[in-house]
Amino acid sequence: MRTSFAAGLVAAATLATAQVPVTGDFTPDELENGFAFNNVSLTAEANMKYNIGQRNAACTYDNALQRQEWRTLDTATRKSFTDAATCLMSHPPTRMTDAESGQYPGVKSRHDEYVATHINFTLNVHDTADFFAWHRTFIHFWEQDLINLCGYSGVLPYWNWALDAAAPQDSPLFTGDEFSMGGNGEYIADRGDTWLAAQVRHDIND
Ligand SMILES: [Cu+2]
Repeated sequence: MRTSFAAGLVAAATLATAQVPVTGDFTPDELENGFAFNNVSLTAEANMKYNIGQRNAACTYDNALQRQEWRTLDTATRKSFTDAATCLMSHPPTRMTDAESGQYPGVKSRHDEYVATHINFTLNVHDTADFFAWHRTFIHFWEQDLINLCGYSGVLPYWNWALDAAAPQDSPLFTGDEFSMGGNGEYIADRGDTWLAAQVRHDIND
């Protein structure tokens, strides 16, 4: 596969100190060893900076919130994040109309609104081209609610699960203390494995 990123040429000219992305064709080796992928990322970042630079808006590349990996947050921030997420569970719905409440009787909180929205849109926003855009926006609204409705002042954390892939049970996310996302659950003897989310796999010959 030959890939070219002409759009990156425009953006590359705006870079002062950052690494200038390599654009043009990549060899099979470069596709395989991550060089191409890394440069696609650099090109995307350069394009983003270029596009943001064209706007006359308060949101700039430098003042944008940057998400952080969970283990890089100090313990106070971890706790304030889970406190804010929990807070949304007791905050009244903000969008649902009375007419809609009959349709979604399980929605009792702002948190529930997110759950119901995600459930009801799943078939339209998963396995579709707008997957990333929809979820980014969805998470952005949730982040804004954590800040505006529940006083969260940190950034939205993410989990780099690759760091824990070898032993997820040892992840700092799941220590079970108040600075984690929860624990590993209680061991139940003689119970078989639990398998979740049966995924339908579409082979190329299906
Ligand atoms: Cu989803």
